[in-house]
Amino acid sequence: MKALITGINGFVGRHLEQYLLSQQIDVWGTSRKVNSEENKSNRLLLDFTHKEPIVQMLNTLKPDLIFHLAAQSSVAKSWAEVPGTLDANVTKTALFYDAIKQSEIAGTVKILSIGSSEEYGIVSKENIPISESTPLNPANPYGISKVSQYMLAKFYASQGLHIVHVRPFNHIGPGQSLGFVASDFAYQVAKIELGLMEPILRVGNLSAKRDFVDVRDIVRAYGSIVTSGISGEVYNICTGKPTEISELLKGLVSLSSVDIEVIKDSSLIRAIDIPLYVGNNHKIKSVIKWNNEIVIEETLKSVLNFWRYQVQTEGRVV
Ligand code: A2R
Ligand code: GDD
Repeated sequence: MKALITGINGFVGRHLEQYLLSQQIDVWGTSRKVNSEENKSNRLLLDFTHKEPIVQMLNTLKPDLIFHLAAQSSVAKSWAEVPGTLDANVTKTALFYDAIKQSEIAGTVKILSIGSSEEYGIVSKENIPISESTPLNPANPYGISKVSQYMLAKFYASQGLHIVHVRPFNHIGPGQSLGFVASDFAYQVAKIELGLMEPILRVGNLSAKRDFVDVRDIVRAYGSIVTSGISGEVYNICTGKPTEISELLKGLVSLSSVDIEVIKDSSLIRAIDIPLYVGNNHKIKSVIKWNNEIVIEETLKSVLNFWRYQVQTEGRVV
């Protein structure tokens, strides 16, 4: 079995690669910059700008599975980069699916399309916890791009490609870049511990609640639903339990022995921030054997340890 991961060098891509390799799957991945320092022979240089090189690559590689992860993945960034977000997530996805449709693997390959809980956007109380039939009402450019990706998945599925769409809720874990809440907080704690920063932790909105899933649990779900899911269908990936951002902060700070003052930074507050995301995971659980196994305390420990290591070894700066 051979898998192709687009955006393999991203946060989720690296975890998915490890998981698929552990399942004895041959893994290949695309990136816009192939870094020879990493010495990884399974990386393919690919930008989603021209169809022909993609068709050629697919005809040569002939993957059985495709995980289409490449995207502009930040909600916060999407406010400032609306055309760029739509280009990365929608236009390039359409080009990619067109290339797959034109390739020799069109009739056999199974594709996973990565959406987001942000597709639901502003949700009325009676629709909590959010199931797949909850109306889509995105409230930011990222959410709009992911709804469009869902529409594309359905369209190309109707054209004969096998595409399953997933809506993962907030995934966190070691390796996530700055700009996402757990990394932003853990990075500051790690720097304060080393005395590289004054003991003041800057935060945005602490009252939002999110359904956090460890990335290692998410990639297990991806590995199963890509083959077991029905083409054209959509599946939530979530725990069903909300955590307030203030709790996540408390959890991270409690893992450290240093005294930390927390202050609100108005530049981190978004124009619209959905107050509560919590999902219903019955549909995916009716199709695959999956449970979130890693508790949030464990996840936070590994996120903080990741940033402690980064700060110590690379002396990263904010
Ligand atoms: O090409 P690289 O190696 O820089 O990979 C980035 C790729 N990417 C893009 N590829 C083509 N055109 C673009 N305009 C573009 N922008 C980014 O996608 C990047 O490493 C990768 C995504 O990695 P992360 O930003 O770390 O996202 P993460 O958390 O791994 O998310 C994976 C998927 C995305 O579809 C998210 O929207 C969803 O899960 O949450
Ligand atoms: N990033 C960030 N940094 N967020 C903060 C901070 C901070 O310092 N302080 C508070 N927050 C709040 C945000 O306002 C938001 O309510 C919540 O923490 C989570 O923010 P992010 O971690 O940036 O994630 P997101 O919810 O916007 O998007 C993530 O989850 C989606 C699924 O729901 C991303 O991983 C998306 O790619 C993913 O689709």
